[in-house]
Amino acid sequence: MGYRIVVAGATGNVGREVLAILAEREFPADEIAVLASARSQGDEVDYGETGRKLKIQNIEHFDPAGWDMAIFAIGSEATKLHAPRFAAAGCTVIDNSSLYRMDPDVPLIVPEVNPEAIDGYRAKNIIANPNCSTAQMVVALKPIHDAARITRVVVATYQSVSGAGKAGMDELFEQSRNIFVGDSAEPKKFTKQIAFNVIPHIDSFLDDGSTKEEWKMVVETKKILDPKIKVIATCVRVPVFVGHSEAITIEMAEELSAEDAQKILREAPGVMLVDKREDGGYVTPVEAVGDYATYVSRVRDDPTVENGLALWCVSDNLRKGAALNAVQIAELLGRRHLKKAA
Ligand code: 2RA
Repeated sequence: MGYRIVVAGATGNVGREVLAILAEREFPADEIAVLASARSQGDEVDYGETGRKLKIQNIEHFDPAGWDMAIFAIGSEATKLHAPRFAAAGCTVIDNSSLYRMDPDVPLIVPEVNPEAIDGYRAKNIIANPNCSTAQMVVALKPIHDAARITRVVVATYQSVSGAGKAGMDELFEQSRNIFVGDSAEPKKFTKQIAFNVIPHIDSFLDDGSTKEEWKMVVETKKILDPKIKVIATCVRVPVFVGHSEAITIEMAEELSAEDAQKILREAPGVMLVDKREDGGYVTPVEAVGDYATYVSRVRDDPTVENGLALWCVSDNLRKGAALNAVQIAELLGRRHLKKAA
């Protein structure tokens, strides 16, 4: 027997990736419901590359009673409207929005990092998925933290436009084309031109001069990995369609050489170490797209601090950063709490 699983937000970038990954991983689903807003009702979406089509239902009219779990990729406003009623009906919500991430009664889960934290999900019957830029970073940091206790992290991100949804991808494409043909490159989705440019601003500004995206990386890393770790982030939008990259420098309580860090990372869950000190001996976003892995390259000692390391981290932000992590949470929930008779 399998699960009755719902995918809400089935027409968006993340929702489509969730369906693709459920199919790729042959998630044990007896039934799959795909939900979106009224305007998509009746449309069909692919269940990955299985050839199977799923007909979209209007989330407003959907009754979650009797369904085991629902992966939400519908944004905070719609999640606020629908997650409580799904949870109250006994359908566990795995939410991609930022709405519940810092709720003390909602576990924030990266299965390779803090799987045991999922055991607290019954408090609200909701489980939160972290921000994409946080997810890949904590996968890379976890093995190093276990070995040498990280005390401080400084990270600069190079975030692809797909993090801003289809509109972000469309803007990069159209702006790049328009610049070539001499047409307007007037920004619409982003605050400034993104084509052939970088923008040090993601989400809204906070009073201390950081952005909400940077705040997410700080507080989510503390909740998932260790509240004592000091984190500062600079989150930058770059003209890449899919794949977030991060330049990370780490200070540790104990010594750990780059060589020993490489050995540990090579064996770490969810990590793919690609690290040769030669042309091409590192990963770039175009190579990470479509993969499950959190890639780590350029591991080296940081001689400017005591017990310092520097590294480069790349992952598909629609997969490990969102859809894959959500599906892995669904698998973890099934294994630990919703066992089905064979
Ligand atoms: C972004 N992490 O990249 C945010 C939300 N997906 O825009």
